[in-house]
Formats: sequence, C-alpha cells, structure tokens
Amino acid sequence: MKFKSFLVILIIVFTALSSCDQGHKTVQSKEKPVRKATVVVPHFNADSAYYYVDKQVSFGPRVPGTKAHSACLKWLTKKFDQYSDTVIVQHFKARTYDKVVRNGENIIASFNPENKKRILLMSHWDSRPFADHDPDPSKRRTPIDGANDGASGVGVLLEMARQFTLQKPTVGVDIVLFDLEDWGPPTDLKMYKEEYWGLGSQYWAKNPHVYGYSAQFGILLDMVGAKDPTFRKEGYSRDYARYYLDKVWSTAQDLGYGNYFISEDGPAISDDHVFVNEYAKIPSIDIIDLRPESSNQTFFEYWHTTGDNMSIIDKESLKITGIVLLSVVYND
Ligand code: AHN
Ligand code: ZN
Repeated sequence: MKFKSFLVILIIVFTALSSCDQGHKTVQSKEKPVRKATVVVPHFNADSAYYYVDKQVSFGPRVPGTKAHSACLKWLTKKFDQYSDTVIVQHFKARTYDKVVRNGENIIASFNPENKKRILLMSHWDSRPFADHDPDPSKRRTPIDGANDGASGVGVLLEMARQFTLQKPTVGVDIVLFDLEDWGPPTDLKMYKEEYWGLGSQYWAKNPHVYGYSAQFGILLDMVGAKDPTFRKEGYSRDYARYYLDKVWSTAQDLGYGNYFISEDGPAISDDHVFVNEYAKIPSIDIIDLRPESSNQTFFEYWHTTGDNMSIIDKESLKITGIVLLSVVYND
C-alpha cells in the first residue's frame, strides 16, 4: 500500500515535470518572432510606363470628337485587351458647359472578374481642349497634350495591367479610364461649376459597367508624372476614405517614398473621385500632385498650359506611384 502510493506520487511528479518541460518549450516557440508571410510584389518598369505616356501624347491632344481621341481609344482598347481579362468601352453622351451634347467613352479593364473583393483604379484619358492657364494669352484656346494631366495616370495603370498578366493578383481589380474629365469652362469665362468637370466619372458612377458594381475602395491617379511630385492628403479623400488614404500613405512611407507622399493635409479638389464617392458610394481617394508654391497656387507649374507635354514627364515619378500601387494591390 505504502509502496503503491509512493509509486503513484512518483508518477505524478514525473508527469508534472515532463509536462512542465513541454510547457516551457511551447512558451519558447510562441515567443519566437512571428513573421508575416511576405508577398512578392512584381517589378514596375518605368521605361514601359514612360513609353505608354509618350504613345498617348503622340496621337495629339485626346480631345473628345477628334481623330487623335479615337485613334488613342483604339490603341488603349487594344493594349488593355492584351493585358486584362475583359475590356468594356462604355459609350455615353454628356452636355458640356456650352450646352453641346458630346460623345464620350469610358474604358473599363477588369482582372479576376469573378472575385467579389475588388480594388478600383482610376484615371482620366482625355486631354483638355483649352490651355486656359497658358502664360501666352494667344494660346488659351489651344488644346493641350496633357502628358501629365491625363496620360501619366493612364501610363502607370497600363504598366500595372501588364504586370498583372505576368503575375496575377489574388484580389479583383478594375481599371477605369474616364473620358470628358477636362472639358470644364475656361477660367476667363468665370462660369465654374463642379458638375461641368468629370463628365465621364459622373456617368460611370451613376451607370457602372456592371449592374450593382462595387469595390472595397478606389484610387484615382491625377497628374503623377511631373518631377518631384508632392502628394498631399486631398480634402475629399480625407472626408470619404480616410482609412484607405492613411493605408496608401503609410505603404508609401514604408517603401521610402515619404518625401513624395507627405503626411500633410491638402485642399479639397473637385475631381473624378468625388462623383465615385457621392454616386457609386465607393470610398475613393485621389493621388494628386498638389503644389501650393506653384504660380497657379494648386497644381504643377504647367497645369492647363501648352507646357504640359513630354518634356516635363519624369520616369522616376511614374515609378513612385506604380510601385506604391502594386504594393497596395498585392498586399491586400
Ligand atoms: C479643379 O480645378 C477644381 N479641379 C481640377 C480637376 C482636374 C482638372 N484634374 C485635372 N484636370
Ligand atoms: Zn485638367
């Protein structure tokens, strides 16, 4: 009896000790630093993006109703067809400030169309019919190349699409290129109204390419190609999509681009994302180069002038937004 109980105690003590030892081991393995699985984000080819910007500009100003506009539409459709699962050209009519009804075409390229979780990437592909801010008054009704204001965002998105074919993202992505963004009234006419701008995005946000379309969030690229851009936190983006705005800015800062993606509040800009927020109810931000020090006090020096041509496009700038956006898409 005594020996038996001694044996029982011995077994209990031994079991306790060994389990204690196991427990200790378990704790130790739990204390090892937990590493998040790293995703391989594809490379962004800035030469390729630059070529896409140059190619758009080479057609001439992409003013709706012109040959350059339809030639560029044909080229963009062909390229996105090559790099995405589906491409839809959405034809629409819209009335400009001068009461003329014009034809427009929004271009929508989709990746993983079956995936319910989606990211929306946007830019406008038309160029402004008037250089109303040109220092030379005789040029203020001349159409602009829109190398930065238009072509730069499209060039970045087309290069991203090319990367998506090389390494498919897990999330669904829609690239929407709006038309008729930039046909707002020339400033000297003093007839500014928000609804005169972003006619393509107003149409799409009210009539998306897929019935009931939605996305987790949207990102608009506007004027991302001039040297040393300063992307400040735009006002509507802060109001409508603060969480995604902070997420994109912190991604950029982690990548070492904090000098360009500045943690500073900028003004509110009536741009395509406003309509996407208001009508489509998709929380959307605007990555827009804001320069309070410029002579127009808001945008890059050559904004809405004939100087917005290829000579001011910087490959490094295209690369910055490209890398940041690829990182956002592949880490989602
Ligand atoms: C305003 O000037 C109020 N919004 C400018 C939107 C725009 C025009 N982006 C590019 N071109
Ligand atoms: Zn513009």
